[in-house]
Amino acid sequence: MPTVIEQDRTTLRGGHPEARPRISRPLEYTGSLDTYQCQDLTPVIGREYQGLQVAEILHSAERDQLIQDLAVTISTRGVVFLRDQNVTPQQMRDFAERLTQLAGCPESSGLHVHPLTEEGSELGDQISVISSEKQKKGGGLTHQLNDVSRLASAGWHTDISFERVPSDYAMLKIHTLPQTGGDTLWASGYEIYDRLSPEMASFLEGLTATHDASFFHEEARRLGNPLRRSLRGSPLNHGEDLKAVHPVIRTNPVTGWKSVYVNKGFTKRINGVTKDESDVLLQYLFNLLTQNHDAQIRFKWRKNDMAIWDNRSTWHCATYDYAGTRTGDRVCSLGEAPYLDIQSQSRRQALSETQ
Ligand SMILES: O=C(O)CCC(=O)C(=O)O
Ligand SMILES: [Fe+2]
Repeated sequence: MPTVIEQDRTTLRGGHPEARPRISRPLEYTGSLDTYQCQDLTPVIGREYQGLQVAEILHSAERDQLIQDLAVTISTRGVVFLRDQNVTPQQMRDFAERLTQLAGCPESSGLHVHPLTEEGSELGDQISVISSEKQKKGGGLTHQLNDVSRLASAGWHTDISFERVPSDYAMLKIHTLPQTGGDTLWASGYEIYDRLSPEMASFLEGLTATHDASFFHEEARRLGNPLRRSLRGSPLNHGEDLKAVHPVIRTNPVTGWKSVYVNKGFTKRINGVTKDESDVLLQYLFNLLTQNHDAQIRFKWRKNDMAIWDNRSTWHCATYDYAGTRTGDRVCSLGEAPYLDIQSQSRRQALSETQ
């Protein structure tokens, strides 16, 4: 378990005293995963491992070292892909819990319960079923993509950033796939930060943004489920006001690197500037993310493949280009309340110093 060390608060912006990470310096990779074959899928984001089964790691004698090294790898590479996983939803939950704890999540953070999760759902509150059938019933993004926008890029988001304590990691296993289509894309928030001029970066470092998922009220009505108002994985996440204010640039405590943290799905407003200025700034940041395919990875799923990503420093976007059924299980853990350590480095800066 990582040791608890008080952060030097003078360099920190944002955060919440009840939801601080339990690590005060980045975690180091110890090499325990080196026995597995792996391949980096692009220079900046994504790694695929061969032969790694999360269920086996969960029962291994070196479990904690392997899982902590995997956390460091996910946070460094943004997303990892594990092919053909033989794992139950319960094992996914156990793994996600260990992953977030070993990565230093606050004591008060557990697995997220999504506000749209049905009460008494078969797989338990902490598993979200990602389902094309549910999408059709609820409308959701497919509806948005057909009726409101014809841009597939409208779907870029980072999970649950409307919560005061949002997600550190998410795991998704897709077990039912259409014959073709249904790819998912991820993009690197570290890389987008690195594409800002130093002047723009330091301007944005002084700002916060409001993330708002009020549209889930309408979605809950359409699905016919009441919205979950009780605790959603943290004492700070509750009630029906699905809004939070977070720094525009945040530090990932596991790598110590800065990332842009606004997204098309939930971020409505940059605070402290006029609405017009906010619209221009957000549009520019969204353009950097959606128009830089060299900051993205597009993953083609096969049956039972799993992706685990760091929601603090990546965005993702599903592709609704298929007619058949596509279903999977997702677990999402909660990390710290987002903060910016103004002394932290960018990814490129940190990597150039180690070379
Ligand atoms: O269906 C997908 O590919 C991604 C869905 C998603 O956004 C998630 O699991 O958080
Ligand atoms: Fe998502």
